[in-house]
Amino acid sequence: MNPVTLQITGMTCEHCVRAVTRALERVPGVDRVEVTLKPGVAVVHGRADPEKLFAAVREEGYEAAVRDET
Ligand SMILES: [Cu+2]
Repeated sequence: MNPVTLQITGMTCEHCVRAVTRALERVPGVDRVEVTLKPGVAVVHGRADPEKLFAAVREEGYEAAVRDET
């Protein structure tokens, strides 16, 4: 399965990056997460439900949208 790329808004520092990374890693089916601050992007490897990824990011106080699914 190809990684899902999420556009994350609201991250301002490395603390935010770690918070988003941990939140995404807790979602069932996620194998590996790469989060960058600039640009605010999370690449999620595995076979998690995208809706659960969005929900995990929102619970941390950030916004997520699918950037591309290729
Ligand atoms: Cu921060």
